[in-house]
Amino acid sequence: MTAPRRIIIDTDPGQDDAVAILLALASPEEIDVLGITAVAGNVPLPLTERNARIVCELAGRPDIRVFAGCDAPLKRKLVTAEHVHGKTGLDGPVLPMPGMPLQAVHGVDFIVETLRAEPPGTVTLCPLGPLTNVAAALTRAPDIAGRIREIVLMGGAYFEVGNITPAAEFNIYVDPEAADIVFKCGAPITVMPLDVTHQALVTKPRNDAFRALGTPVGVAVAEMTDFFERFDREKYGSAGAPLHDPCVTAYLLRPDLFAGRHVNVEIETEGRLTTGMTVADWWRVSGRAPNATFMGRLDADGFFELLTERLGRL
Ligand SMILES: [Ca+2]
Repeated sequence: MTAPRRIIIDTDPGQDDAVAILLALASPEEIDVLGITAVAGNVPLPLTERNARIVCELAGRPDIRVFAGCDAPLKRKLVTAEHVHGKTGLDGPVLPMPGMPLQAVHGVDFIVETLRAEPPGTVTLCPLGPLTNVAAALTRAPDIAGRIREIVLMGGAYFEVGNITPAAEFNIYVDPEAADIVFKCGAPITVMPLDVTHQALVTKPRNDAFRALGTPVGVAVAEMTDFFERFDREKYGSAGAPLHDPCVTAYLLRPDLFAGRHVNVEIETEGRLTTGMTVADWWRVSGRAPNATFMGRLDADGFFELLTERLGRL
């Protein structure tokens, strides 16, 4: 039995972030959550850090350390997504306000200090929101790039193109300068773009399976996806809500559920129409060096089997 993989979750909860965190906390044999850093994204920072603590308590893990990071993108005004996630970011279930404290240390400092303190190549970063915190850490402490085991992130799109603009996915669009820094940092990067997360659809039978767990976690996840799916049904006419961020934690547990290509991915930061686009060289036509594994396929049934089984452990 190998030691659990040590990770930092960087997040802007967000119902799908919540499910990603729950999946990690439900899997202590494989995943050791060193800490959770909140970033402004789906909703402003005071809500994302609070939501992260709400989710830890829902999982029965008030011992997890939660840090507040950056409250705005590096160079731009914050764009939020209440139209998807509701006013609180976690609309759907009624969950108690958290009793566990927010850590005093800034999230960016926590990322830097952890990567410097732990042996090189042992800490994985799991960004689930705009990449502001990770980019700020890399800018402040360029030495940490070589110490990162892997960055597994949700963001971007290629064949599915954009969800916040015709060309850009939300996380990258909110802070394209940050994404540019991260994609150029040299650490191994695995990307869960909309191409793959739009295959992780919570159909009615899948949502019924969450609810049938009969636990507070199962019911809360069912209620979150009930809320979350209204947006996607209306926008895409899809069969249910895509669980974007849980693809990141599922990948840590079962990489065999995913398939993609190691290609060059560059971020458009100056586009007239395409700012925030992840220009993925899927067909390898640019001659630019590959810097990321860009996922394209998901075994959705296997993903939901894993997710439901693990959530049932909480
Ligand atoms: Ca997110």
